[in-house]
Amino acid sequence: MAEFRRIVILTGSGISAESGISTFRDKGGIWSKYKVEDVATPEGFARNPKLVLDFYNMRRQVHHGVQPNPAHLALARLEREHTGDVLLVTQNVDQLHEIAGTGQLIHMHGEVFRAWCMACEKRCAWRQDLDLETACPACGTTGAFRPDVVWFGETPYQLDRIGAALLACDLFLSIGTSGTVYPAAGFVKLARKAGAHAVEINLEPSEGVSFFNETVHGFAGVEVPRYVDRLLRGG
Ligand code: BJW
Repeated sequence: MAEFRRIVILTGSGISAESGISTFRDKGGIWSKYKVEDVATPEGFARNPKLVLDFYNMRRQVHHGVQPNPAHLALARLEREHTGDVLLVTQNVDQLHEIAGTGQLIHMHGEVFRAWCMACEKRCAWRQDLDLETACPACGTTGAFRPDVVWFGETPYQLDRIGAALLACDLFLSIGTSGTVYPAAGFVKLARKAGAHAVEINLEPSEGVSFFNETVHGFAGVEVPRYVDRLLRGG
């Protein structure tokens, strides 16, 4: 494993499950309680903004005070101790990777503790509840201030930077994601095209399991530290 110089890691909600944050598609997950088209599309927001703002107010509440688990900490250690490049791309809107100490991090689906104004495009940190009367701190418009998360039909963040990193990487790790949501679900194919070794660490085989060279099925909190140990030992 010592030969890997450029590592790209993709994480999904499964890595935060052991920190107490729900996944989306597991039994009892978020999409078993809410309709995706109502709370995670621009059309849903246009139809019923209060429902969407309340959903994200609830999500923000859940995220207050949660702590990274051994999987987040192991990935931060990998970035610290590996002598090559490590880029972590997360689909998660939580802050657990940065709290764990990861620096090279892209939140491709946005962040629950940020908001943006559709009127003036201002984006900023935001930890409080949002409602229909919340005014944009920059332009003062009400009714246009929304969570800075990426809904279905919207373009994820920093795809150019992610694409370039995938096409240059020699190791791709996919952790805690079902592989059902694009473009993230297609990253493994891009990395393989670049000749990278691709590894899946997930509780169960993902939709794209056949594209990986190596699969580890188990809890992220156990398997990620074990894998990182192996990687750093060069074994
Ligand atoms: C554990 C564990 C433990 C549990 N340890 N593991 C038809 C075909 C193909 C694509 C499309 C199509 N129709 C539409 C599309 C595109 C669409 C899409 O992919 N739809 C599919 C559903 C078909 N995608 C989009 O619209 C995206 N935008 C886009 O494509 O723009 C166009 C474009 C592309 C490229 C270039 C330029 C333009 C946007 C997608 C936005 C997704 N948004 C959400 C909400 C974000 C905000 C929020 O959090 O509320 O993102 S949806 C939700 O799904 C969230 C997640 O990030 C995302 C992925 O979910 P994730 O993380 O994989 O969670 P789960 O629950 O699915 O899986 C968890 C896994 O963990 C499971 O496998 C468990 O087993 C495992 N696990 N505990 C290890 N302890």
